[in-house]
Amino acid sequence: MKLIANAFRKLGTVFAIAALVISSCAMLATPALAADHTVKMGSDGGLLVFEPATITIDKGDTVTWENNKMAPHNVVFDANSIPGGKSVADSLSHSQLTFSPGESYGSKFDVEPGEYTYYCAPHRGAGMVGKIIVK
Ligand SMILES: [Cu+2]
Repeated sequence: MKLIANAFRKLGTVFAIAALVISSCAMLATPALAADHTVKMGSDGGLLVFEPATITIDKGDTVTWENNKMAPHNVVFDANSIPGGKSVADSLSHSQLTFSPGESYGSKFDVEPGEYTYYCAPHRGAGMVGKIIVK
């Protein structure tokens, strides 16, 4: 009986080690950590633009918009100019205006690949538009 109990105990250890090895392999297989990209609202030179105006990101990345110059600014995604429609547009948009330099907000782009065009409501007419390309 003791022999059998010992055999089972050893078997348990083998299984525990196997589980540990398998789980660490699974951790290695997970993709690289999602990146965070920063877009300035208003260029350093005081132009009414998003800088950079176009960025390419991976699905799951986060974009942070940081107020820089020529405030107020905001970030509005139009349901008609992105994949996914209104609910996606609402979840990505930040309609509240930023006034102070350094003020920021971000959106996680856990969305389908495609081109996501947005604009700054106060400066849309001045051409303050940007684009996020999700790979
Ligand atoms: Cu603006």
